[in-house]
Amino acid sequence: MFSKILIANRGEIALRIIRSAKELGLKTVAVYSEPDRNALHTMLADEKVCIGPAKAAESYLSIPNILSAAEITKADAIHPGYGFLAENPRFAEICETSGITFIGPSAEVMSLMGDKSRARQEMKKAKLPITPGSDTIVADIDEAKRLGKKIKYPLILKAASGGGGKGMRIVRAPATLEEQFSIAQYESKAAFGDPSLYMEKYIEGARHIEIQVIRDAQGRSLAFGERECSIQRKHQKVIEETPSTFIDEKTRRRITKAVEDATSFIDYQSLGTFEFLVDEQKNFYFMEVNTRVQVEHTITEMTYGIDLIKEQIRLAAGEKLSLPQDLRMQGHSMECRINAEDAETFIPSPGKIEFLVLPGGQGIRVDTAAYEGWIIPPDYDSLVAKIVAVAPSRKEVINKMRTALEMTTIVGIKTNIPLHMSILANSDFKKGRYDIQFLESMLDKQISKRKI
Ligand code: MV4
Repeated sequence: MFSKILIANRGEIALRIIRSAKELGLKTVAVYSEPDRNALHTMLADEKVCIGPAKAAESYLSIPNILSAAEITKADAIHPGYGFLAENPRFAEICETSGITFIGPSAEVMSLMGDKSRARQEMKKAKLPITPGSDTIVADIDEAKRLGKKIKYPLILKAASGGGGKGMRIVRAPATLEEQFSIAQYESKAAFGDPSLYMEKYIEGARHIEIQVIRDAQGRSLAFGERECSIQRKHQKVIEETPSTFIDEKTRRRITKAVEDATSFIDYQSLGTFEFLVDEQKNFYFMEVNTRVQVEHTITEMTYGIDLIKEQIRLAAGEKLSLPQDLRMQGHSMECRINAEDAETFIPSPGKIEFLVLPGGQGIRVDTAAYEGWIIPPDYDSLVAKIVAVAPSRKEVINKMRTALEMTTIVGIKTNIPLHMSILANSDFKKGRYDIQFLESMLDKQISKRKI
């Protein structure tokens, strides 16, 4: 096992990692940017190193600064959390060649899964169902037109170097293909430095379902029950829950088995997530693999009673999985992402937290790095807290979450708690009837109602 790990991140996930590391008896090193001098992760780690100014490119994204911090403090591993350098294969490789363990999969697998078109090819070989579409990147508009005729409309253009929905264009008719193709190329080049696109049949009315998996160096794969992540806006998840109201036990067994096999097929060693779309007929289509720990890993922890970060650290140290193969989930869990933003305009609302009351009680977990007096800097993402609930049934978890949100007070900044309250009160949501369009259409309806 390691003796000291450096956490190359900030906010709630940095605290989350510090907690598990401490429980494993490891020393922790925080890195921080200038505005994060008084951040909780900076104060709660055993050691801290300032790695630069507010701008992420010069601090949390600076590979030389982070590696220097690891060398100065003699850390033997780096946990990247999510975002920042978490899915950067070059960073993983430099860690490996510097003799510092990167807590995650190999640079090679990360690079393969980072190319979404190659990941799709690879998963097809692994026998995971994929949408009809191009086998490789689409070279030019002529090839796009030819493929479009074969796949049929609507279709979707995706950035090979993208992921998480960035650089995607839906094409509803052949007449708009040429224009959408050049826009998508341009956007991909601007966002990822790579204009390469691939093409898929667009699946209407789908749900966004993902499967958490872990696999150790001894080759044992373990996949968990699905997380339902369709409640999102502009590709930012807002509420996640597990299990999905849409997935029956037979489908669940089929998909978790397929993911375990695919994880072994690519010799994946770490914790990761397989994203799927599920259509109205309950067909699953592989979308992408996230090679990092995700924000919403918490809901899986709540229904399985496990600590995924501890497991991830153990695997990186070469230890075997400590979990039995026949784990079963219990109850229902839900997470609300509390963001510092206006609940109606979604404009970020950084600033000083003047007064803070967080919920608690049985079945409630709050993952946050916020405290009274903390000034949320404007330079990073707007997540202030994850409120996570678990209860025996979905109905109970919704009531528990509504109660928890009612008992939460955050003064000084605006938050999206009112948005969460209106989702939790929505009758389709309460029935579990929603797809990836749900939140955006709910918001459209609210706006048109207000105009009348
Ligand atoms: C799709 C799709 C429909 N059909 N692919 C978005 C995130 C990325 N990992 C995959 N995504 C999607 N891929 C096919 N073939 C729908 C999504 C999608 C989505 C699309 C538009 C608006 C919101 C969305 C939310 C989740 C997923």
